[in-house]
Amino acid sequence: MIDFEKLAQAMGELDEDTVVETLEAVMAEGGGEASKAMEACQKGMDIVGKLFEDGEYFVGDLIYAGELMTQAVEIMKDALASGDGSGPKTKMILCTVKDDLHDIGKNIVKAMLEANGFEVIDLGIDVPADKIVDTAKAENIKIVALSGVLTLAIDSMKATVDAFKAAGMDDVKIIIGGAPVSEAACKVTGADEWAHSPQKTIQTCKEWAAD
Ligand code: B12
Repeated sequence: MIDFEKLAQAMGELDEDTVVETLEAVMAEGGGEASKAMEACQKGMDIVGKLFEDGEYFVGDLIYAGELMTQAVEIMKDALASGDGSGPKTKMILCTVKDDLHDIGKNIVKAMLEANGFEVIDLGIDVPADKIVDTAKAENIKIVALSGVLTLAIDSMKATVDAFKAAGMDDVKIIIGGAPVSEAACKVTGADEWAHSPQKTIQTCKEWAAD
């Protein structure tokens, strides 16, 4: 029996041994509970964020938390990205928006999109709107996914949607995701869709690819 509450706590306490042992146990059992384990790890990251806000953790702890989360994703990636790869093979863009350097969530979304047959052009982190527009133009991309974890990422997402409008590229569909994204943020930015879970992203992109 995997104790997911203990896993979340261990992640929050940056207890690498317990996190790694627990995730290896999840994989040894076939990886069926990898999504649940990922949710627990994210809960642990919320604990880290809270301790940082309270002044108990410092930037060094955030960096270590980022490394531990990357290690967690690495251990579980085969089980998380368990699509059948038979998707529509549509090319799309994914990146973290300008001024935001967080990429762990983006990388999870990327792995899952690729496992579902998408060809993902990953522009990386801190990507300005004009670079995204230029790439979409050059590669004839019709689907763009924007990631952001900072509150100010919403401004960069809006700037990106505005840049597509200004370029007259209204046929490009844009989905936004990441912790601060919500229905309200979606309205503010003018994006076509929003999601927290990679599963909803895949479903939406598949629908758009079929249009
Ligand atoms: C690790 C971490 C870092 C690492 C990042 C390492 C890396 N390679 O990404 C480092 C140390 C670099 C970092 C830096 C900073 N951080 Co930081 N960080 C975190 C932390 C602890 C975890 C983030 C994370 O990886 N979560 C796990 C992933 C898996 O979750 P996720 O990104 O949300 O992704 C999931 C979903 O959102 C979704 N998703 C993600 N992207 C997309 C995209 C699409 C299209 C879709 C549909 C879905 C989707 O799918 C993912 C899987 O389910 C958070 C706390 C928290 N609760 O998240 C703070 C946090 C985000 N950081 C914060 C801050 C303040 C900072 C710094 C300003 C600190 C500083 N003083 O320097 C800098 C900012 C640097 C910058 N300009 O970006 C604040 C942000 C506050 C705010 N509201 O704006 C947080 C919330 C901590 C806090 N509570 O104060 N950070």
